[in-house]
Order: sequence, then structure tokens, then C-alpha cells
Amino acid sequence: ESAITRPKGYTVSFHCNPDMEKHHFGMTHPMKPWRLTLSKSLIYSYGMSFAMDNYIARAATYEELADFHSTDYLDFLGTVLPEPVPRDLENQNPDLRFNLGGSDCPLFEGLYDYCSLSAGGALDAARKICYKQSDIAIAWGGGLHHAKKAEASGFCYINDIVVAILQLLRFHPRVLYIDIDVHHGDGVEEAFFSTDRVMTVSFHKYDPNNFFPGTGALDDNGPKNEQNPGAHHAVNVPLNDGITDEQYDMLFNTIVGRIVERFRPTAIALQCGADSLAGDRLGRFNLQVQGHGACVEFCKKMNLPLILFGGGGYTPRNVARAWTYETSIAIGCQEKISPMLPQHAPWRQQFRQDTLFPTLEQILGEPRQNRNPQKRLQDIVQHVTEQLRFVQA
Ligand code: ZLM
Ligand code: CA
Ligand code: ZN
Repeated sequence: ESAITRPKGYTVSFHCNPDMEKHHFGMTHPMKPWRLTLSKSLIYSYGMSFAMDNYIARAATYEELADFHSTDYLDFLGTVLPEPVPRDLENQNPDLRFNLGGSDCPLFEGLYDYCSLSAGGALDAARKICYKQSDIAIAWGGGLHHAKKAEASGFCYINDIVVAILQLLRFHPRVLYIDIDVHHGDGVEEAFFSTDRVMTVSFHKYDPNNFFPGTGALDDNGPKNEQNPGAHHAVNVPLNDGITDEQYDMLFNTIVGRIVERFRPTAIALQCGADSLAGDRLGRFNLQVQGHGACVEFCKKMNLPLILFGGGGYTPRNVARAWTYETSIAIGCQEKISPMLPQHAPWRQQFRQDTLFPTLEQILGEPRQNRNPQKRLQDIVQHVTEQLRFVQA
């Protein structure tokens, strides 16, 4: 086997900070920042760091965060301390300013540092793209798509994606945001509801009563009024449990392909939430590492400056597999790496199977029932196609 070498003709940069990974949301909270350590260790074990420019992400400054977030919120976030709340009162008696301190968005030691490092990595990635020093910039510590201007939501406190896209917009006339996390990318969608310079598209499990955040219906496409240039610039692809690689990739390629044709973005921001994989603790889909990675491959083929963000992902071994495979796609060495995990990978026992591509049977025993009839997927494609008639670059 030959060593992984730098891709010819383009540059990939990798932005992370080990200080981000040591934070804890709480023992049983699904969000585990150490999944970033596991991912990185697998990426490095394959030797991929030699093919990228590697940067330690800095912390974003208060002013950079204030490009999107309200100063009231940032001031509070910077000063709140984890206060031990009696467990049984936590949910019944919520006195939560900015939705902070509940079970989804707990207060923990070093919270502000965690948030500013996540956003710092995303901003570093965006700057590398703006200055044309990278063609693909990777920030697996980012992708926290639910955070609002003045509110934490769904494990997200600072919307690093919005902050990074605002940076891209200083150099790029049109940015396409794509979100393959199993949850709806509501925070990013809302932030750019009133501009025609950002188009957002989210693929997600949709069940308004039983799945977070409950938004993202097919016909939620941005406030539709004559004065709003952002009308029609939000695309939503609501899905049901059990969607497969084959169906997902058909939808992704058709929809993203048509959006790129019509909107002609000059840069792409892709949120690669790994909770859309089969076997995720919170997810509902039957996607495999290959199908998830095919979305990254498709975006790369568009030949536009590209940022890859992380996001959700609650079964750390599968998160690490997906983001490792996707890093290899960015570098273009996916054919060259062994589908067997490297013998010397630390935490090798975390992975259970010694393959990068476990089968659905290996992951789940019994795959989840697919509740996405082909007819429904065709209707989605048709709706999006009609919506795109209103979009003109
Ligand atoms: N309860 N602990 C995805 C964000 C999903 C809201 C229902 C909390 C959980 C979940 C928290 C240890 C991204 C909701 C859930 C129980 C109100 C959600 C703490 C288990 C636990 O064991 C848990 C005590 C916790 C939270 C499950 N929360 C599952 N789903 C969602 C938020 C974020 O992947 O898209 C991007 C990073 N919240 O469904 C409740 C309505 C709080
Ligand atoms: Ca999504
Ligand atoms: Zn998610």
C-alpha cells in the first residue's frame, strides 16, 4: 500500500481544536464532543493529514459571533455558570433564559470556550475559501445548525454555519447551503430567509409532532411576499424512517443538481450531520457510510469552493467512519484507502467491526422498515422542480 499524498491541482484544509473535544454535555447526553477525537484519530491513522493543510482552530471573537448573534445572548452565554439544578425540577419548572440550561442545551463547564472554538474552526475554514487558499475546507467541529440569533436550541448554542456563511458572503455573491443531518436545518434556513444570496436545502426526517424540531415541510420555502427577495430560496426535503442509500442519492443528486443549475452558487457549504446514518442513537434512516459519502462526492464534482461541516451524530463509531470516508473523498484518496480499519488505530475496539463500511446487518441486526414510497419521492422532486422556476441567479 502506498502513502496518501496531496491531491494534484487543489488544496484541502482541515480545521480542528483538541480543546473543543474535551467538553462534556453530561454523562448520558447524546452529544459527545469526543466523537471528534475518535474521528480525527481514524483520519490520522489512515495517514490523511499528510495530504491536507492542518490548522488548530482558534476561538472566534465576540465581535465575529456578534455578526449573527445578539449581544444580549452572547453576554449571557459568556457569563452563565453551570448551576446544579435539582433533577426533578429541571423540566417541570423551566426558567430558562435563551433556552439555556434545560436537558437539550445544558450549561456545562467551559461552554463559551466550546462554542467559540466550534465557530472559530468554521470561520477559519470560510476564510481559507475566501482567500482561495483552500478548495475544500473541513470543519468537523462545526455544523451546529439549530442555534438562533438569541436562543440555544437542539444541542446548538452558536450557529457557526451562519457565521461562516456571512464571511463567505463578503467575497461570494451566492452561497448554497446543503444539510444532510437527519434533523431540519432550521437555524440556518431562518437566518437567510430574507436574502436571495443564500439558498438553503435540508434533507431530514419530518414528523411535526414526534421529531425535532418539527419544521421543514415540503412547502415551507421562505416567507412568500413580493417584497421578500428570499422567497422560494429555502428548499425542504421531508423524509420518513428507513430511507436507503439508493433513494437518498437519487433525491440528493436530482435536487442539488437542479439547484446548482438554476441558482449558480459560487460556493457550497455542506453540513454532514452523521445522525442520518443507520444505527444512530437519535436517527431514523438506513443510510450507510457509502451513501452519506456519495453526497460529499456529488458536491465535490460541482467544482466549486466547498466547506464541509460536521453536525449531529450520536453513535460515535459511525460518525468517525463517515467523516473519515468523507475526508478521503475530499482528498480524492477514497479508492486508495483500505476498507479495513488500520491495525494501529487507537480505540480500535470502539469500532466493533474492523471495516470502514459495515453492512446494515452488521449495524442493526434488522434494518429499519423503509417508509418512503417511490411515489412520494417523485412528488418531492416535482415540487422542488416547480419551486425552482421562481429562482433566478
Ligand atoms: N427532551 N439526556 C439534534 C437535537 C435534537 C425536545 C424532547 C430531553 C434528545 C435527547 C438530553 C441526559 C442536531 C427534543 C427531549 C430528554 C425536550 C432531542 C439529556 C436523550 C437525552 O438522555 C438524555 C439526561 C437528551 C436529549 C435524548 N433531544 C433527543 N432528541 C431533540 C433535540 C441536534 O443533530 O441536529 C445538530 C447537532 N429535542 O426532541 C424535547 C423536545 C427535551
Ligand atoms: Ca437536514
Ligand atoms: Zn441532527
